[in-house]
Amino acid sequence: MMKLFFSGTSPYARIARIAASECGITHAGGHLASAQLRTDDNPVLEYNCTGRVPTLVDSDTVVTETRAVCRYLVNVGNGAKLFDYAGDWPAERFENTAMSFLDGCALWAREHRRDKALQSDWLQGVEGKRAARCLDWFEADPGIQSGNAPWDFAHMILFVALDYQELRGLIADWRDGRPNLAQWHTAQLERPSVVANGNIGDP
Ligand SMILES: N[C@@H](CCC(=O)N[C@@H](CS)C(=O)NCC(=O)O)C(=O)O
Repeated sequence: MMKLFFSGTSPYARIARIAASECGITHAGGHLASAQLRTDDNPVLEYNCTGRVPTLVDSDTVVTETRAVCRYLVNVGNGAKLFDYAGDWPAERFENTAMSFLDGCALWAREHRRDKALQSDWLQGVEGKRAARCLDWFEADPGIQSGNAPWDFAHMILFVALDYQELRGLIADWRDGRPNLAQWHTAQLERPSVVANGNIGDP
């Protein structure tokens, strides 16, 4: 069976876990403790020199990086189309903006969790402003405004990023003034693939 390495709160790996569910793919044996990702005995290092999750191992095939992992899942999956927007540049832009938003939140969260005395106010200020700009941009997106956005890779990133920044307590009032985004986020919480792949603890 396919092995998808993940930690219980990794947002990137959560996107892959949700995508695996949508593609009807079962995987086993890849749940790691978060702390293990940064130690020399990290099992991912056997397959991926970056040691990061998600990393997917399917027999002799190793796939790294969230986007590639999800593309692989789509290729071997049940026909679910999570990337049905190749060449649709507004949709590609949405995906890239969502990933950049998540990258910023991940960096900010890492800083936010350090000892208070070591935290950089400058870095947190830069990431806080970036996040606020991105949230406003998503709020104005036609698909988010209408509630008819497709449930594809791009929107999985946005959903997981919103959930992740909330989990880490980054933007306490992110719903204020962004009713469309807040409503869209709440609606996604009902999806079976989201319910089945929530943030979980260590194994
Ligand atoms: N660019 C990567 C980012 C993945 C990533 O940063 N994963 C984090 C967990 S959220 C990780 O493995 N961190 C371990 C570390 O930084 O050593 C992707 O798209 O998959």
